[in-house]
Amino acid sequence: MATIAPGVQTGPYHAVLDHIHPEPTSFIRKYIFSIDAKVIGIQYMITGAIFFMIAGMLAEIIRTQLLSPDGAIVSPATYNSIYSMHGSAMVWFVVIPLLTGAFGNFVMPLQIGARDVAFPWLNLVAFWMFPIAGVILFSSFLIGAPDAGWTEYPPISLQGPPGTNLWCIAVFLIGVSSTMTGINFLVTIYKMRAPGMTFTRMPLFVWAQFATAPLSFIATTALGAALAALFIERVFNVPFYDPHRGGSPVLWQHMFWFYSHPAVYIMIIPGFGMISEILPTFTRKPIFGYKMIAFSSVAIALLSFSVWAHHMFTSGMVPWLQLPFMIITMVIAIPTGIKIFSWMATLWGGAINWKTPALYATGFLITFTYGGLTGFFLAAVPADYHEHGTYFVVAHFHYVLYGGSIMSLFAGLYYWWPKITGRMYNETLGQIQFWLTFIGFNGTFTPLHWLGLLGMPRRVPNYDPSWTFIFWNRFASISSYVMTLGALLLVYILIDSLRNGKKAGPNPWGARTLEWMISSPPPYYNYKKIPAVLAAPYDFGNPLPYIGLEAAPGAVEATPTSASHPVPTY
Ligand code: HEM
Ligand SMILES: [Cu+2]
Repeated sequence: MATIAPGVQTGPYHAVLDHIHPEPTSFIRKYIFSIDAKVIGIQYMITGAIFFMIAGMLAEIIRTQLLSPDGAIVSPATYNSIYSMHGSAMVWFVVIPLLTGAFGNFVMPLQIGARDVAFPWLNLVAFWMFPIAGVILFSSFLIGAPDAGWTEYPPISLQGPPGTNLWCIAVFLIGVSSTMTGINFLVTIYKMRAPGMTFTRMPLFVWAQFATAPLSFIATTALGAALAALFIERVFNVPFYDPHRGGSPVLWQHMFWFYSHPAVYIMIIPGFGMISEILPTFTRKPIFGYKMIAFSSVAIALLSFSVWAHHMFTSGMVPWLQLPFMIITMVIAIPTGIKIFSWMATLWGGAINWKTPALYATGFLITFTYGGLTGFFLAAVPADYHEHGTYFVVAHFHYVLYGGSIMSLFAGLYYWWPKITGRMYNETLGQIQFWLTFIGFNGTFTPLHWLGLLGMPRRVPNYDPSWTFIFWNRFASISSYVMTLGALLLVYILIDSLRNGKKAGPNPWGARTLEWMISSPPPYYNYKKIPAVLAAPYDFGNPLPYIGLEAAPGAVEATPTSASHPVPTY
């Protein structure tokens, strides 16, 4: 019979806070059909990692095809399916589930001092939709995978292979899953914060999940409707997008991008939150501009709903309508810039402890800012006319999605790995893995900017056999092999850590947020007693802002509040 561990405080504290569910005893309930957000978070991590490997392999087929101008690794038709599936998988089955489902589930409830999310069963259902939808997506290769890009624009997607129907179902399902998670996280953060944890005392990763949640359940509705219409038109021949029968292909573009632009922020705001956690911990300084960073996440989320048509400047839109979309797109750079300057100010004068999470956080700052700047070039209508549909666009979104999302995911993984597993990883190998990734990544995508400006179109299996195109495509492909070597080394590092890693203890980094106050890994009930929170968590140098906390031995002592850790001031 499942019981509640001795000494764990339950009622009459506060019903919502208790939210305790007895520890499961059977293997199935503990590890397969678990309602524990920590276990569900780890399930998302494993599933997302597997899909990352598959989507990464597809990327390497693309790069190998592009090693030479007349590459014939795959046929043109297969090439179309490969980049379509690579893009679809990376967006919906890797980055979004890892940043929200995986780290959101494991870290967010711990950071707000809760014992779980608001709706554990909904959480279980939302998770299981993920691997099922993934299997449906990849099984489309068996019957002819979609070939009209991850954007699947009609009318070409109306003529697409049968697997396009499975693509519709898979993406629809993952959309439902992410909607459920969004609602779950919003209610959890709103209702289940520890006593005293007011909004301006919440950790910044929690703020990031709070700002992202509404994007997941509002924007996704547009995608769901568009997908349903595409599926119905393909299967039941009811015209929505076919221009010959009164439909409109541009309708798809509006609905697809009304979702997909906010979706790019679902893919980056939680990553921003990770960087905001890591920088103060490794500089031993209070974060610069706590409130501005918190509110800028919300500002970015709100503005993200008003720029979708910047993806459609060349779709025949009336010129006067391009202007507001161009201007608002540029305005989003302001709240993003506030974050970047605040992070740089936090780094400035810090006693930086250059461990792998700090390396990735700083690397992120470089590559994401780079990606953000090229976004500016794309937002300018006249420049976009030239850049649209070229490798400049491919370079831009890989700088924000790999240079931003994936780099922040790696930073978060190295930061919270000791908490998730109770084990340290090999720091030297971690740093080597960072440099392989950082150098490989920049080598893979930097040349694509000028190849695009020179006119190299995206989504083509062959290209102009001139020296410039051959040299830089080869340079990019070989660099991508270095990046893949980095990814394989990461797998080795994590397995090695699970097998031979040093015990981590509760707080190996000397951090101050709540999750570092309990054991690593945390007990299933998270907190024996729910602590009260007196201040925001990043004021290094000040005593920890918690009362009534039953901290794990060594957790508090690890935080720099003593003379041994002088905290630089601004
Ligand atoms: C792992 C390293 C990666 C490499 C080497 C890589 C390489 C590429 C290349 C060369 C293309 C262009 C194909 C073409 O237009 O013909 C592409 C497309 C794309 N990639 Fe990646 N990529 C990688 C990671 C990622 C990540 C992390 C994301 C994140 C979401 C991503 C999202 C996309 C998307 C959305 C497309 C557009 C597909 C389309 O045109 O429909 N990629 N990738
Ligand atoms: Cu956009």
